[in-house]
Amino acid sequence: MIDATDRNIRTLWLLAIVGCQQPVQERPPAAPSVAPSALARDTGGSGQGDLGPPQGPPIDAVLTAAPQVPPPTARKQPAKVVVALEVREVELPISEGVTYTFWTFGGRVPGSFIRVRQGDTVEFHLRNHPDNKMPHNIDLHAVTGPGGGASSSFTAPGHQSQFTFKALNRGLFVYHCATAPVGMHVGNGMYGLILVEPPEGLEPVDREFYVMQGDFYTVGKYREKGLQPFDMQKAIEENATYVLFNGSEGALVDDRALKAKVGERVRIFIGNGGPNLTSSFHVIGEIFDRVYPEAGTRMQENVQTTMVPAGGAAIVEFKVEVPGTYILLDHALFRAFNKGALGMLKVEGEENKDVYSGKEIDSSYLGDMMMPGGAVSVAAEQASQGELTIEAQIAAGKTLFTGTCSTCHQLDGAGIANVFPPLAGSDFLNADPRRAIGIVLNGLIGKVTVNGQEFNSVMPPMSQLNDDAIANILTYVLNSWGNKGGRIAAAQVSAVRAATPRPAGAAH
Ligand code: HEC
Ligand SMILES: [Cu+2]
Repeated sequence: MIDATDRNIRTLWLLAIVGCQQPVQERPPAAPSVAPSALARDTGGSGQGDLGPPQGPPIDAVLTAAPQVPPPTARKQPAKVVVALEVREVELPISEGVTYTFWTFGGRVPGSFIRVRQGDTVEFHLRNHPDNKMPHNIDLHAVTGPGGGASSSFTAPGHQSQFTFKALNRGLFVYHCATAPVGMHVGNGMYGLILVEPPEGLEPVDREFYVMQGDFYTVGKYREKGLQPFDMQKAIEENATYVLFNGSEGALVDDRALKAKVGERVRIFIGNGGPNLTSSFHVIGEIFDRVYPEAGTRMQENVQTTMVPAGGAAIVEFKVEVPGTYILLDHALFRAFNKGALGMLKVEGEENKDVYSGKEIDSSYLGDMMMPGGAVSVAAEQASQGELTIEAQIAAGKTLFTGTCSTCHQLDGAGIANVFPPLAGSDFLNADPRRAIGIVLNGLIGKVTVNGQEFNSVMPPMSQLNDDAIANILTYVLNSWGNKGGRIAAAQVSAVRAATPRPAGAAH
């Protein structure tokens, strides 16, 4: 063994010496001397991006709100493109029954999608609406020049500013506000995407969508109702309350889902505004046929999950072969299921049992992310007016029960024999409904007898649910499936929350 190793080492040394002694001219012919310019040409680097002065009359850019994308520029020559973007500070829903004062480029989060062609001269007008409270500016990652436009675009409320740049590099770029405190402006939703098409345009596809992720930091907990202010400490700690696609939980869910037909090719321009978190972007049930990682020029194929950095983007393309609901998510899963980073692509068309034989995605997989009918926000609205009806509580509770409690106790409350006790007609529950508050908050371990049957299992604490949600769920349970009725108020839940300790590891 030692001999063999020794020999190997000596051989390596010999090879190394021989290699060193080889004359320089014996190396392969110097192909690299033509490579750099060829490389620059076919990647469309900035050295190739100046296609001369703009031709024809100036063009007003078509701007779209997500998930819409403007049509291809379909031009053969560079043009002067005028982009007029207005900053608005607006109170909008961030989740059901929860609002947030977003700072926006164009009135929505993410900001308007801008589409130009490589070599275009972009005349940028930034307006800051007179009702706004803050100064703002814009840094476009597509700009070649210090600050990316930020220093030329600082704009006080009621003012506007203008600057011009040539789009030298092709690609998909993030733009964002860069006014101090920058993290706060971005954290309030001040970002969007600008696509700089290659001169020949992008390959045509059947559908193009605009999706942008962002993380949000509110003083209240996830889904705590009412207008929620920004929380600077949570933002500094990168402890996001919400992680969202297109600025609100449910922005891409149910009737707002992305839509396509079997056989179509889909392209998603996926951006990430941050301010803090990197996205692990994934579509459940699809494989990206192509990804342009980091939205660069080089293409990668057959990808499951692609990373989208804060302040970055990617382009993903795939053909949809089978109908059904595909879930878009950040595969950092607590963001998807507990912070909102979840959307849907609904595909219609003929089944193809050769490709996939299975059933539609289980609704309990999505759980309360589906939020049908806005029942939770109706209850929240009533509660904020101090006139919450039991009917609204029951409706909201039904929505919230799905996918939380129903996973174990089943949608009809019947439970599963020997494993999960019934909530339907439960003598244990009806004997002391208030005891159930503590069970939901703190879990239940050990023997319990329900309707004469003994269970000896574990219910995990569900304390990540807020007081309203727990009150509404229990009110729904008490008024369903032959239970005795009654009502639980959010104040009762908060009293139990304050008076009892959470088991180790439970949400507070
Ligand atoms: C992961 C499974 C699971 C989930 C989710 C779950 N439970 Fe339970 N639950 C159990 C188990 C198991 C028991 C019995 C525990 C034992 O044996 O000590 C139980 C017991 C109970 C009981 C007391 C027994 C009875 O049948 O009356 C109530 C009330 C209850 N759960 C309500 C809820 C509510 C409301 C939710 C949703 C907020 C929920 N549970 C979510 C598993 C679960
Ligand atoms: Cu700003």
